Amino acid sequence: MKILNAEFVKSAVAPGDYPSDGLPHIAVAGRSNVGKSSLLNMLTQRKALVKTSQVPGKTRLINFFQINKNAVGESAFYLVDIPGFGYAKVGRAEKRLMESAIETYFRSCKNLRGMLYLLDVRVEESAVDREALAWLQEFDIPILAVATKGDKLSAAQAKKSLDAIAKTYGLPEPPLLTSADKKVGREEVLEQISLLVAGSGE
Ligand SMILES: Nc1nc2c(ncn2[C@@H]2O[C@H](COP(=O)(O)OP(=O)(O)OP(=O)(O)O)[C@@H](O)[C@H]2O)c(=O)[nH]1
Ligand SMILES: [Mg+2]
Repeated sequence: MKILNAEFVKSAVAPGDYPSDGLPHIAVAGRSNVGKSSLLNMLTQRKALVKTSQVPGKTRLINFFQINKNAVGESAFYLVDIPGFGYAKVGRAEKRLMESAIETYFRSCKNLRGMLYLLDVRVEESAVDREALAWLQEFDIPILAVATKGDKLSAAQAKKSLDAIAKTYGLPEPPLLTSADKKVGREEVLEQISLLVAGSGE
C-alpha cells in the first residue's frame, strides 16, 4: 500500500464527532510517550502532521487523519491517534474522561478494522502495557503489535527484546520493529495496515 496523501480531519471525544463516511479506521494506541504520533508522521512521510513532544501526554483527544483521500488506486481510510495510556500527570477526573472516551470509541465505532499497539522496544515488561493489552483484547478488534524506537538498540539487542516482549504478553508473533528517527519498518507496517483495511488481518 502507498500513502499518497494525509490530512488532519478532526479531534473527537463523543461518537457524534467520529468521521462517519464509512471508510475503515485503523487506531494507533500505546503508552504515553511510546512514539504514536512520531510513527504516524513516519507512515505519512510528514514531519509535523501530528504533534510530538518531549513531554508525555501531548495527545489528549482522539485525532482522526484521513489517508489517501480521492487517491487513484489506493484505499482511503483513517488513521486514528489515541491518547496515550498511563500518563501519570493527568488529574484523576480528566484521566477518567479520556479513558471513557477511548472505551466508547473502541466499543462503538462501526468502522474500526484494527489497531496498532505500540511498545517501546527497550521495555520488555510493563504493568501499563500488560493492563492495556488485556483490556484492548476484550474489544475483539485485530491488534498488530509494533515496537518503537528501534534505533535505541543494536540489531541483536532488538531481536532479543522483541522475542522477550512476545513472551511476556503471549503475542502470537514478535512486534514489528520500527524507528521513526531512522525511518525503519515503514513498508512492513503499511503492508499489515493494508491487510487490516481490507478486513483480512489477524
Ligand atoms: N530515538 C527515537 N525517539 C523517538 C522515536 N519515536 C518517538 N521518539 C521520541 O519519543 C518522544 C515521544 O514521541 P511521541 O511521538 O510524541 O509519542 P506519543 O506516543 O505520541 O506520546 P503521547 O501523545 O504523549 O501519548 C519524542 O521525544 C520523540 O522524539 C524513535 O523512533 N526513535
Ligand atoms: Mg502523541
